[in-house]
Amino acid sequence: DQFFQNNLPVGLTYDDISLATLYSDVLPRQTNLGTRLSESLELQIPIISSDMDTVTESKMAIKMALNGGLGLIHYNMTDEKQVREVARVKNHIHGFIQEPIKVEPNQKIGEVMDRIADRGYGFSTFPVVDDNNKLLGLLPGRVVKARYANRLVSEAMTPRDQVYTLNEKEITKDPIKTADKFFTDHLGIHKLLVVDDEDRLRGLFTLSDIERIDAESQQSVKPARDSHFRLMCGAAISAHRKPDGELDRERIINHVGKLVDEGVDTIAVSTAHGFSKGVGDTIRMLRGEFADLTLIAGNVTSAEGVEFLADAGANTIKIGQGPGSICTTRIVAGVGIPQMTALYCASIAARKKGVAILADGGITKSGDMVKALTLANGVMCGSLLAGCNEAPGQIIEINGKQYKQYRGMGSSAAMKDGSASRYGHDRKDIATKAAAEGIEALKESVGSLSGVLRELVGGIQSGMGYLGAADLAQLREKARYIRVSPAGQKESAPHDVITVKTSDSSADS
Ligand code: RVP
Repeated sequence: DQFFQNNLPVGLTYDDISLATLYSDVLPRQTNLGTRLSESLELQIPIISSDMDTVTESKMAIKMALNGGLGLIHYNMTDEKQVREVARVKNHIHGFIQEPIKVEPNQKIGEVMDRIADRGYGFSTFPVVDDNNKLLGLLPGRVVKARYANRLVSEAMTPRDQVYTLNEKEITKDPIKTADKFFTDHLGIHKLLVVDDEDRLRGLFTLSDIERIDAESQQSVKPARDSHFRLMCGAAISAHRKPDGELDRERIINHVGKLVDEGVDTIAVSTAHGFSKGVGDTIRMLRGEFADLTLIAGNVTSAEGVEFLADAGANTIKIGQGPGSICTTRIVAGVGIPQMTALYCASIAARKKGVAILADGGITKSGDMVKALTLANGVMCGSLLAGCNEAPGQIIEINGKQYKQYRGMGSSAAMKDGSASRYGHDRKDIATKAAAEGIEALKESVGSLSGVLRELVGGIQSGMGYLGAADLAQLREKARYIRVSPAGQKESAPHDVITVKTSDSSADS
């Protein structure tokens, strides 16, 4: 066995092994990269952006989901801001909106505009309802303008008798198809409201969403969507404690409740040490309160850690302690296990418990992803994505080259901004007592996320083609590993030439 020598685990990471080629009748483009993190959370590609303050906010999460993956919004911000960030992703585009954002007749148009700016709505047409949710009219986007800021919604709305509606009973079978037909039959109509027998508002379709869904079904890149056709989005939280050291149950449940109300698809209890009482208690508590919510927990690097979190109620477990490009945990604390070995141990326990695992950190190229996916259900990336336009922060120019900031959540600066609890510290200790476990760095600017993901996905598909794996389950089943010597590692990368061009990457989309 590659992972053991004299009964001692051997610490191997991605570059220490290579995958043996196998008989194949699968072409790269025929492979299916879909993966499942729980019964309700399915992604089109197995790539997740790290919950780090220089990697994932709403802009990154929207693009990740549009490309079929998932973004985990970090928690170095106030709870209120995180809820707003999730709302931005979930409101990005809709199919059938079951709980449309409504306005009241006696509101001023200016108030509606403030709300649009605050929540980042990508639309400006709203149904108008009374206190009992009865439909009064439709506020068209063309009147939601500064010029009319002092006018009342009731003055500007299209009245009820001129608004197109369907009874909810007419859309039960296939809502999207019903709406598609309606918009084809009704030339020039852009909004369709759904009401019940009492004329109470039950939902909303917009033509642009239906058209986008039509267009997507023709494309090769499929977005990751929830059952209401909204983009998928996750949010990370910490096992927050009160000053006396007890878990802050009220804050956690209250905050997660608000994220769930916005439609969050998964909550990640994200810490440096997941095999710990605080994380176990938090997962158990959340499982008790939110029975159907997909819970991600971590990080751990052992079979016992995986079993502990699975027993507490986690659906997916993050594996990785110390592999991150900006992480110094192994140097500072002397702790951690090289990533292939950690994944190997974790995968045995995960299979036993029926949970998914994510390979978190240390991935520097698509080949690492293929190797990780022979054991894990998905990969989590920071460094590969931090240079994208969609990552938070400005492009910095140094000597004519463009960079973006990338920092570890365990760096002193990030811990001061909120992530101290992730490393078991109190925020006020940072300056005096807590040892940093991460660094501040720069990444070269690499253009749009879509271009970067296209390259990475292409690499995963090539790997699967070499192993004759039509999907990720087959990849996990078939993989055979070869240990690579130092000379073999040298041979694996370009060598003994002068590089002129590395690849055709960073083509924008
Ligand atoms: P990488 O993709 O190699 O840059 O690693 C990103 C991962 O590193 C994150 O998803 C997280 O698990 C871990 N991380 C983040 N901050 C730190 C740190 O400061 N030690 N580590």
